[in-house]
Amino acid sequence: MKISKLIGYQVLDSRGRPTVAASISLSDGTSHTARVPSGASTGKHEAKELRDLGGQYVEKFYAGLSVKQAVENINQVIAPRLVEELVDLVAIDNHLIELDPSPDHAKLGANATLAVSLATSIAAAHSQNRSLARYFQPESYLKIPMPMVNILSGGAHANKVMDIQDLLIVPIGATSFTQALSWIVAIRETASELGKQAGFVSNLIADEGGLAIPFDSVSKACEFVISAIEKCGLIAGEQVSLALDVASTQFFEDGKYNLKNAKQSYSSDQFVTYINNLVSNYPIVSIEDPFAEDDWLTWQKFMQVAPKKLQVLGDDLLTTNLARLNRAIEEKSANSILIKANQNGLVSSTLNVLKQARANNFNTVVSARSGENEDSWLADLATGWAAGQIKVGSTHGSERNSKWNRLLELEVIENTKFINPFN
Ligand code: 2PG
Ligand code: MG
Repeated sequence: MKISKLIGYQVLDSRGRPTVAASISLSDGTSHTARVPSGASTGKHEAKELRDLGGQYVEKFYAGLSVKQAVENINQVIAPRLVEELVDLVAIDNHLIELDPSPDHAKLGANATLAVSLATSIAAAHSQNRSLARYFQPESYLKIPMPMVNILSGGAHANKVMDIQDLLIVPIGATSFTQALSWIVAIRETASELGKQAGFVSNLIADEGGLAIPFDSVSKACEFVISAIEKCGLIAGEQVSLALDVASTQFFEDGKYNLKNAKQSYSSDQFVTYINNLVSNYPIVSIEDPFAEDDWLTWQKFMQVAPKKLQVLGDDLLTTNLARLNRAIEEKSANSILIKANQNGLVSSTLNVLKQARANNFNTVVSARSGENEDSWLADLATGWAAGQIKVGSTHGSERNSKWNRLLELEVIENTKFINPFN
């Protein structure tokens, strides 16, 4: 089937900021749309998201965040090249690379290339009469990923009320996704109640739907979430474990890890000890970005002393970038990678990063961004790619729940197995 039309346009994300949408029409008269997400704690090495600030397209009322240039790139540069082409993901991604050979997609904008690449994959799945998950995994059962879900937020997602960005839970004892989600919702709501009882204004919902409660130490935050788990009659560490996204690049200044709420400052070596103490004192199964995006040596040192089973997860460190992943494999800097399509800019090369990670025994966690939208393609990608884990934020906000709901749907309508990478 051929692409008959491609249109880019500006829409809003969950933070009320502009983002790029692309709609592809096919020769059978159907059309297929994708909208791209956007981060707040964005890594320096991510593909380039084009925003209009300082450019000729800037729109007065969007504080410089409009994406008209990226939209124009779709309509004026990409569309003329792709119309009449066969809707084939790898071929279309190759056209996009030819149009913009820069490794970070700086010319067209990664928000433009990803919108087109995603819309292509959705249209291509349709042309084969398959769902997006089944487009990537046509045979056998689908693997439903283990969710990693935000309960408490700080850092760039919640006005820095906590030093670390996210305290999440992983329902390692659940035997189905449906059961996992029911535990998570109970814990999320119980945490909200406990927060109110403790006098916090816990209706302060952070960017990803988690609770923005001002804990001045990570230990207090861990204990709080453990108490919510236990209040639900679940066993912390056996049925539900903790995960942290430290997002430490955000507070790494002049070679020091500065925890402002805790009023502590650590050298890299001291921070290795600090992190190691946290993971030995609490039932933490996964730790994301414990060290800054270019503090490679410290990641390596931590890997040498960290518990073997701990998931050491690179987000800002690896930015879904093959070269950075290869370095981490070589230097043993981490053992797991966060996979975010908009850090990379193309669907097919995002998948290549995931495959390279898996081939080297890295755990793979497909992840949403803090600025999201109603699309649910992420759930299909995580499932079709057999990622093992998925991170979407909390269970509040339809931009989060559209992904959870799609996984619930897949578990009901498809032949599936629920994956537990922590067994
Ligand atoms: C992260 C993501 C999602 P952001 O750091 O992992 O939580 O945040 O999209 O702001 O980079
Ligand atoms: Mg992160």
